[in-house]
Amino acid sequence: MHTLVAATRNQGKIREIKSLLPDFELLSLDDIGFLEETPEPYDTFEENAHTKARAVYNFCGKDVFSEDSGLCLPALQGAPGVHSAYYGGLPRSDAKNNEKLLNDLIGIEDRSAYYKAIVCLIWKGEVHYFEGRCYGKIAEKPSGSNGFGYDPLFIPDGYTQSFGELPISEKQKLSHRGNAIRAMLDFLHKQV
Ligand code: ITT
Repeated sequence: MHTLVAATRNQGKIREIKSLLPDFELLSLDDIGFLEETPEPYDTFEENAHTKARAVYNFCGKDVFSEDSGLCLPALQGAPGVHSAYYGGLPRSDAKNNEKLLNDLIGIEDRSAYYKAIVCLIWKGEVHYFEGRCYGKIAEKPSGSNGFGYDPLFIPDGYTQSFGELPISEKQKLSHRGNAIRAMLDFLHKQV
């Protein structure tokens, strides 16, 4: 079984990533003893994902991937975007983020949104990127407690329930993260 380091501290992401990559031995940042917080100062998902993966690769030299993701609303010029994790201010909190998003949308008719994920894989020292998206809209109020982050507000296209209400197995089939990780898997299956 090939070993890959998953360079994330987000427990919601870790749960989803584990079930998407059953054929790999996944090591967490704790498993490899990487304790630093990696800054995410950039305006693009690619640069932030690369910074996280690079820091961990420099630390351990193992094959590693990171994922930078966020929710983007055309009516808000792409916000929360790369700032999704701390949109409602610091210390970061999903509840504050969701509240700010709902406030920002008061009086705005277009509630369309998409999640975007960029996976950066450093494989045998070479950098590869994989992208996934998931389109939907923002509900009037939160519902459900599955998933994490903005999931109680995000209703994927073709559904009436939010990701907070849908089973995780359904989210995995549709989600930005699912799509990006499956693209990485296609690549990896050709390598190992
Ligand atoms: P790592 O950097 O350690 O991976 P993070 O939470 O800081 O964890 P990001 O910088 O990529 O990760 O921020 C992603 C944020 O976007 C996340 O905290 C949520 O607010 C939101 N988000 C991304 N994917 C999501 C999903 O599947 N469901 C709900 N919210 C999501």
